[in-house]
Amino acid sequence: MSSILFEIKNSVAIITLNRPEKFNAFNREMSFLLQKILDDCVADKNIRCIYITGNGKAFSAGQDLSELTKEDAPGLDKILSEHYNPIVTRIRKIEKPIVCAVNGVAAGAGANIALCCDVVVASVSASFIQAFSKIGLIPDSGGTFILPRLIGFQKASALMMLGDKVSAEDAEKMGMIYKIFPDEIFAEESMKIATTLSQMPTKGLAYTKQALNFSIINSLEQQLKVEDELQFAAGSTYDYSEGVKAFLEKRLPVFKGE
Ligand code: LHQ
Repeated sequence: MSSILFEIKNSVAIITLNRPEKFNAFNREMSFLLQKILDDCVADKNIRCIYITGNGKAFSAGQDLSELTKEDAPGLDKILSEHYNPIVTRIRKIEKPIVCAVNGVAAGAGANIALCCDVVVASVSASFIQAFSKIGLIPDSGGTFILPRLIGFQKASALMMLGDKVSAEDAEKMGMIYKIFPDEIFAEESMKIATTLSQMPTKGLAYTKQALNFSIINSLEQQLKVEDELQFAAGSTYDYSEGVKAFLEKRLPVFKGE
């Protein structure tokens, strides 16, 4: 059985982390497979949204700790530079919206990979744990970058040091994630978000994502320049003309992602 399941439904690429007996913890093979699948999603023009979730009780418990003690175990530097950093970089760079549907506990790198996605939703019974401090590590997979920006420096600092389990409800309240859904309707509702995004102006969404990436480090002046450039690019797309035309003709737009 593959460590990640992959299917495409209505222009949505569905990526399911699939090591349920290990709470979908990442080993080397699974980390490389996720990178390859993300690359395939970039290459396939028919894919206009990516949806990442987990199989079973957990979203992902982060690094597979049992892999670390094996004789041929990769060192921590290799794990970051070859496993997690390339995943996080891809997620932020991919010019398509990425929905992360957190179906259960998300711990360590599992939490931080989830949090760097574009739209993060969770089932009510899910939770988020910066588990690193409990094993003497520092938060990685972009956690020290994104978490303070999502919830503020103090809350991020406390959660990273204490390693507290944050319920999905609290994560939503503190702005760590976008929304929560009751468990019974979570799969359906989270997929609705992905389907909606897959029918929207893909390039416009990609430019929005780029602008947000820049906004994290830019001054207002620099950011206004970024908006100028990206708005010009968005205004040159087919979907922009279709959006305006459809509005004036009082009909629903049909976007092509071009
Ligand atoms: C696991 C794991 C796991 C293997 C649950 N590995 N089996 C970067 C740089 C380099 C090296 C290190 O890592 C990193 C990035 C990181 O991600 S560091 C953080 C690594 N993750 C953790 O420290 C989390 C460890 N797991 C937990 O704290 C708990 O399992 C959580 C809170 C996720 C879930 O707790 P429970 O609901 O009580 O479930 P459980 O502990 O009973 O786990 C269920 C099964 O999954 C169990 O297997 P078993 O055969 O006993 O039923 C666990 O051994 C296995 N599992 N996490 N990371």
